[in-house]
Amino acid sequence: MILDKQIIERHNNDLMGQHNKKFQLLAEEISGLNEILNKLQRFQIAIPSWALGTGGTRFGRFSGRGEPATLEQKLEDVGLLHALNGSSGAISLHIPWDIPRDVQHIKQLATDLSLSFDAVNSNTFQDQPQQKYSYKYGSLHHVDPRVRQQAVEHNIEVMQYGVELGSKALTIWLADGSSFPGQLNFRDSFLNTLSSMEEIYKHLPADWKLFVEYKAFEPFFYSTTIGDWGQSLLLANKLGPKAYTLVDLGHHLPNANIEQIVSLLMMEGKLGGFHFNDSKYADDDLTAGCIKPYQLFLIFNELIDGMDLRGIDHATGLGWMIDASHNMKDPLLDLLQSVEAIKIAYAQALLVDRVALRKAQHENDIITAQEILQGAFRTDVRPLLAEARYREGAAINPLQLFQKESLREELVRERGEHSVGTGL
Ligand code: LRH
Ligand code: MN
Ligand code: MN
Repeated sequence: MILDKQIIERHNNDLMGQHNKKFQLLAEEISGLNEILNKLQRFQIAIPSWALGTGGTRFGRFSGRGEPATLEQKLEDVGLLHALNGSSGAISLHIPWDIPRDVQHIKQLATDLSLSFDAVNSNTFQDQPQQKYSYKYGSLHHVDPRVRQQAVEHNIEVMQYGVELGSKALTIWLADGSSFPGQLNFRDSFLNTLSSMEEIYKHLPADWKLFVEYKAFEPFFYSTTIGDWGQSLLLANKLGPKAYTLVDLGHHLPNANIEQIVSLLMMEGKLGGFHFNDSKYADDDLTAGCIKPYQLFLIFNELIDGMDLRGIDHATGLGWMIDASHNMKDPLLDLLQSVEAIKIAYAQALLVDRVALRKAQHENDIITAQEILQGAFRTDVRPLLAEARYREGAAINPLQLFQKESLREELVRERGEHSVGTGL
């Protein structure tokens, strides 16, 4: 389903009076308004294919209605999001969940929907039907070189799909780890992972990046071979200049200071990208900003500080992606909420007076430093986001439009009540 432009125009006309009042009030207080709006218009957050269906827990999965069953339908869902918010112009595929059977057709569909292909993700955390060796005891870190080789070859194949589609990065997340003390030799596991990744890195196209994603625990509960940013950074440094650390917000131990991690990875020029989500307990994959919006803001505050210092373009310098998926809400509405929360944090962080903050830091003026940050955080920037969307030809209020136009019902009419998601 492609959203008719006229529906968006009608929606915008209906809301324009109300929107203008709020926008003008805020606009008066903001210096560099057009530059901020321009940055907001350009900022895109990729949507992972696996977030478009209802997620499950290890206890069960309650299917949603009219979920996308094919890669084409997943692209259409992201196209719909992008038409609504003007900020979701890329999709991230997971292989083999999303193997493109007809590459030309998929590329054409993406072009028609104004979408590009973000990082491709490999999967060595599940066994596939025709697979020779099992990943029960890991993949790239495995004690058996034949298993490692199989996992290396899978990653090379994933890159080949990515090249055909126009992706520019490979994300590797490994479930490799152990659940019991003594099960693994930590050093051997790390070195096996390194040599497997070196093999993959050799096949990385010249203009590609390799993202090394870390995660503290799950599915294993004693050790994870790439368990934290230190292990990821070690690998990225040893692999070379095209390898970077990828930060998934849900992959830390409770209360980790993620903004500090981000700051230092940027200092080292080794921050590659982000997976946004939120959590209360573990890798909960909840809607971005639904639990800890201040943390999200503080992360963006460091990101902007680091990107500006290194002259990195906010929109294109790093890989921005949502990695959230759960059991409760309509996935499309949920994704609209995540994108909104991420852009709110970004816009608020753009408001921080960096010169004044530096001055306060140099004078050990904690009160002023806190006032500067919280002043920005407590600004209601939603009219800025709405204005940026309007200027992009998207909807002033995407959530409202989705609900008012009963877009899910339309999808159900097209696809039927019961369709299949990835179930992760
Ligand atoms: C692992 C993870 C990783 C996977 C995705 C499905 O928890 O965050 O990025 O590829 O979930
Ligand atoms: Mn992730
Ligand atoms: Mn995760």
